[in-house]
Amino acid sequence: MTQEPKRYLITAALPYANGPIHIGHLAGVYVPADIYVRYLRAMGRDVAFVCGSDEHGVPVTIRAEQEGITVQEVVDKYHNLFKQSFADFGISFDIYSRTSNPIHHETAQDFFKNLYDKGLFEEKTEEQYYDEVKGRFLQDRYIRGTCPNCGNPDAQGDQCEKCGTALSPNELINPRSAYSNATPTLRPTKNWYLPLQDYAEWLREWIVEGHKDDWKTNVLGQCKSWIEDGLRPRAMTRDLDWGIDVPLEGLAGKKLYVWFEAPIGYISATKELTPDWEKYWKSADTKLVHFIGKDNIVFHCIIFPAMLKAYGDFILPENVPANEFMNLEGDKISTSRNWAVWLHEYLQDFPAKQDALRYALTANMPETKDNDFTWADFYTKYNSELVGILGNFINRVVVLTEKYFGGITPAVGKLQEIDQTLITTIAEAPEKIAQSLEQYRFREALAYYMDVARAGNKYMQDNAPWSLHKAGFEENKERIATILHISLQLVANLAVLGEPFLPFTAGKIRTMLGLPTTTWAQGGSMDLVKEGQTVQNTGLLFDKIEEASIEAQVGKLEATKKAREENATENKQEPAKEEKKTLVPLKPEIDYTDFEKIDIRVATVLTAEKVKGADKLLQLTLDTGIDTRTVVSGIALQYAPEDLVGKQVCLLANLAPRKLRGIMSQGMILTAETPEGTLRLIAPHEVVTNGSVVK
Ligand code: B3M
Ligand code: ZN
Repeated sequence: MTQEPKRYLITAALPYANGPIHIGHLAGVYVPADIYVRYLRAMGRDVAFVCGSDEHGVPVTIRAEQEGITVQEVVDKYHNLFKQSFADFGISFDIYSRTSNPIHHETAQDFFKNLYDKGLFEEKTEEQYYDEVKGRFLQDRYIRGTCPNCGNPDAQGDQCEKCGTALSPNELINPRSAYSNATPTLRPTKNWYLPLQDYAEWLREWIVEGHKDDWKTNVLGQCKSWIEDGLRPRAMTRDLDWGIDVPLEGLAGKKLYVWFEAPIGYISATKELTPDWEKYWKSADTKLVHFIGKDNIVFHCIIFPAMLKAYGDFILPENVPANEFMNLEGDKISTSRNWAVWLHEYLQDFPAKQDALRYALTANMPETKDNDFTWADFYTKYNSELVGILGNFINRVVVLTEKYFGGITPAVGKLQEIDQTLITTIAEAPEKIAQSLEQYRFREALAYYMDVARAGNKYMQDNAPWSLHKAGFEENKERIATILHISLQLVANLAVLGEPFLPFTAGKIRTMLGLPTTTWAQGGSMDLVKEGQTVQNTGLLFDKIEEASIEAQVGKLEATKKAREENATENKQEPAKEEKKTLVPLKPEIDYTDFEKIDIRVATVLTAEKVKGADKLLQLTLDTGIDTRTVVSGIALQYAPEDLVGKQVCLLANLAPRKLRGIMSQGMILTAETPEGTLRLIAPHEVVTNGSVVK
């Protein structure tokens, strides 16, 4: 879409109502979506921002069993908690619905019926795994087993989380029930399948051709590999007792597959929001954007679009800017292992500090790779950036205006070059920030925003109105007035441009300056605060966070870790099947002379491509500083070729060449293999000359 869309429909993934919301959810989905929406609204665009709780599917039923309450109680509990948490953090949905609403059941059933009546499902009776102990059929994450691709002993029936391969239950080696651990039996059951292969060519054209330039590489990469692997029919019904009934006669006990109906939840929520919902879903001048985490890519980019296409007359997403994951203190966030920062707990520990968290999560947003949230980083960012840059500048301006002019905005006098430079910086900021936001580059947008505050600090420092005041207020009054007048305009601009990122702070600044609301178009203006307007000193924008409260958070996590370790030792006799992360034992001692034989060099990746017919292999060309050479590396499951070009790697350069899949590999790229079996590239911290020796 080259023309500006008439309206926007922005969706954020419907969280499973099976556990509270944590910072990973916020960083991956809800904060970026909210920033984008707040920006669009400030631009005066017509936006519908929809979300709701995903109350079906297996995760909620498992949670009910764990908590010993009914499934209904589980979904009610988490739905209410989510709603509260989102509201508390200023995630400004136009509607936060839930998939248990009757309107959603009707909408989802109508959708199924439409496809069914058109004969678009394949009806198949197949033998499926059945848990005799629990009396249930086993699908998706209910059936576990060893991944045929990577050997992960805990792969799910629909996907191996470790290597990302899409699976069907019958591909699992040594299948077992996730409910009871029992070895399942096979029983015939009838289900309705969406023949995804029929949409493969269309999907390829739409995504791989049509969106190759505007979708994120991580998203394109996953879509391509699904399409290249060959799409297969996917069952859209399930044998379950919790969910939406399949709308066909005589089918008690069959429900709609949760990934069939949950995305339809976006439609139901829009219907609930406005009777005029069709203009958001069926009109080509609406831009639909799905904000999701990377584990939801296939459902939003392949399956749901195929469904929409099959139904007809719905628009398709213009973009699906999925994020990678946010880890916590170096470890994957996990509800079951209680390794998370829960939103409701955060606000108890840091009351009214929503923006502090929004800031830290945006500055570190996992846009192109997994990132890590640490309390130390949170603390530093708060102190040196929010307090040190933004808060410091604004407080200074407000305090000086109060001190020198009784809190009344002074007049602007003759401008000097230094003023003009700042005015230009301010004038250019809205467009610069907007461009990053339009491209879903939220970290960059926030960095540009902070640059504006930085420019303000520098302006203050360079002009030092306090020195002028000391030298004589009367003779310097006009200059001091000008400096503060310009600074106040900058403060106002920080409210305008900060609204998407730091809505609570922007609101406080507006109160200080007596600006009721702002629009993006006001950004860049030097006339936001009028001469004579009262400026209220309402106190520090960011008050101190005590070091002790950070230590308390770290302590909390350490306690969790300790409890986990103690548990592990207690259960040692019975090794945990779930998660066995053993480190490789140390090898026997060597001499330095042994080590000296190894020649490791830093090299830059010039080209990278997948090796045909080998899932795990990439063929790379490297500039080693000494020569240009080809190396085959088994990192294809972890790295997309396009992400590697231009990156530096470490190369074992004097390893004897060997042929891999017919390609002569001249050396080996170094990686760290985590206990979970994931490979991470090793690279120098800073860019160094190619050919530099690693020792
Ligand atoms: N509930 C998965 C999740 O919470 C799923 C998203 C549905 S979006 C339609 O990650
Ligand atoms: Zn695997």
